[in-house]
Amino acid sequence: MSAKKPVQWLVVAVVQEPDIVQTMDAAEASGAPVVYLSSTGGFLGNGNATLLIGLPAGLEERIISEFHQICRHRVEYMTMPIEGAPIPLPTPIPVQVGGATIFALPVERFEEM
Ligand code: 2BA
Repeated sequence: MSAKKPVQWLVVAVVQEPDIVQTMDAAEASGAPVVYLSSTGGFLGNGNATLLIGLPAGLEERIISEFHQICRHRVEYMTMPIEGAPIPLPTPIPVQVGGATIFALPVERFEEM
């Protein structure tokens, strides 16, 4: 039995709902366990997912470049009232979301019990 490689990077990725399945598949295909946290964007209030992926050194760049290919830019619309309008007519404002928001942190200590 081969020894497991030590986890040295934690990739935290906020991905949009339509990209969740593909990004989780890509992470799992690399042999990395994935934690899925259901999350909500603070600005738009849309549902997204925060993935926590613990990786041995060397795999973080591969995962991030796969996420670059998978995660699409999309335009969402937020409604804002028009200033000075007699009645609150909502004007949809386009907001570009994604691909993904990714943090890569070095792991100081990792334990599985
Ligand atoms: P939301 O906070 O709902 O933001 C959705 C999109 O709205 C953002 O897309 C960005 O294009 C825009 N946006 C956010 N805050 C804004 C502001 N103060 N003014 C103008 N436009 C703003 P992304 O940048 O692709 O971010 C997608 C999601 O990733 C965010 O959803 C949030 O859940 C997360 N995220 C982004 N940056 C983050 C950060 N620095 N720390 C933690 N989470 C972050």
